[in-house]
Amino acid sequence: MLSITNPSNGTVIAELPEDTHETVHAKYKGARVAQAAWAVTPLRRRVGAIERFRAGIVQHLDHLAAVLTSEVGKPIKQSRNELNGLLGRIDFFLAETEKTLAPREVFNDGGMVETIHHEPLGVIANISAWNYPYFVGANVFVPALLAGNAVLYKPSEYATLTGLEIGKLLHASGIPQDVFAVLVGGGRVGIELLKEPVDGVFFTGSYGTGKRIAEAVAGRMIKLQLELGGKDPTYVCEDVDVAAAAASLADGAMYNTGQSCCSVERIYVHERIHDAFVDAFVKEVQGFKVGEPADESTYIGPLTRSQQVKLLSMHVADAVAKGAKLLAGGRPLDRPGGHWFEPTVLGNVNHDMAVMREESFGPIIGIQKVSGDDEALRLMNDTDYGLTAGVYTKDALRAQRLLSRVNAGSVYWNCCDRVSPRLPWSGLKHSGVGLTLSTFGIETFTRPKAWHLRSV
Ligand code: TXE
Repeated sequence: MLSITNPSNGTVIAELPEDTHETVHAKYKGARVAQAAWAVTPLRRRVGAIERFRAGIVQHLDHLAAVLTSEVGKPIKQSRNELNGLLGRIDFFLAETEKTLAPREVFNDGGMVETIHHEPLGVIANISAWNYPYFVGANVFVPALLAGNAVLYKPSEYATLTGLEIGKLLHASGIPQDVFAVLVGGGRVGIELLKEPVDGVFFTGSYGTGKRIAEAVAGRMIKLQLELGGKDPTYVCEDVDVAAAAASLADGAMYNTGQSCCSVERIYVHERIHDAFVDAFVKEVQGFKVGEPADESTYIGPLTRSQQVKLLSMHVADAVAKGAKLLAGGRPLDRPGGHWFEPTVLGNVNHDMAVMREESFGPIIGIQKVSGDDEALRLMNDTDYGLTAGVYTKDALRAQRLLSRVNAGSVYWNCCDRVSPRLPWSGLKHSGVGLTLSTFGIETFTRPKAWHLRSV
């Protein structure tokens, strides 16, 4: 049985039977059969089902937000934000799929006609994460379903109730039971799913697990996409409005209790404004309300996973032992049964410290003084990851120059911790392989078929 607990106080909120080798195989077989019919269902009908899914999200938004908050500990306002943000993503896919996947004539000399058609991959495995289960899940299953694929969806074991709510809504909207099947369980069920002869694997999660998944499917000629972690840096130039930059970056570092793959995880500040920026940043963080996630006024809730508390304590101890200054927080919060950590700011950090190298995935940030652009750029690129990176400055050319030389899938000027459905979401190195979102993130669930037509 899978125990679902509330990370705020450790109470068990549900006990669910986990999928087994047999049930995973049965769901695969059902998906394989159902996908053939789904692929030839007119696109208009597939679009209609996703439109009804969107309407269901709107209709049940408060209930869905409450379920999400209860099992991952996301502050209730942020749960509603995620669900409202999902609507814009669905709208993008609804607006763009038909023209992105329409057959295209690319050559015609009267004798030879060349066209490109998009065909669905077939049955895909989607193994997902818990920190933004609606965003991270829908980035895959909405375009995949619209393109005519069947989806075997395994939500994270930390967001299973949400995964089941998604399945219920999709089925009520007209997506056939076998075309979208939810698998319940943790890594072991993920491993069982990868044994099935699927046509594509789309994973979101940590680098370590992504590497294991890549090894598990090695040698199989199928599409593999890995959306992994990040250690996202931001450089603050000396010409900024210090208070505004500090407020923006404190939010970028601590929103969703810092559990966002694209949250700001490292900040480099020009020496001329470093002390003023650190003061403003610490003031912002000390103003964040830590509290029960179901409370409307809460900004920082519990960590979703208990093991993160130990990791954050290790990051603080390691940094302080190597000369960092603890400017705010730094300790677990003692709330019975829950996994809580104080919003933490470390100053005088350097790249010998784990907190500047390893993904913290919590409400903690290191701030390092730099002498100027060259040092900032060197430090920003000194990482195993490459998800996002940002620069705060009034000077557009300076931002352009820096961001064109930083190694990341997404770059930000005077903003951070932001994902747009119109832009490809991708990472380099340990941040992953492949992409979701944008029209590329629709095509990725299809394979192009090239037609060479000679009329005789
Ligand atoms: O990951 P895990 P989590 C990253 C984020 C952080 C991590 C947190 O940076 O590092 O995800 O998510 C299943 N074979 N991103 O803790 O543990 C497991 O059951 C098959 C980046 O969930 O890697 C879960 O469903 N499956 C992202 C899923 O893998 C296995 C945005 C992820 O688990 C498995 C969000 C195995 N051997 C989070 N072991 C981005 N870049 O957009 C576990 N699983």
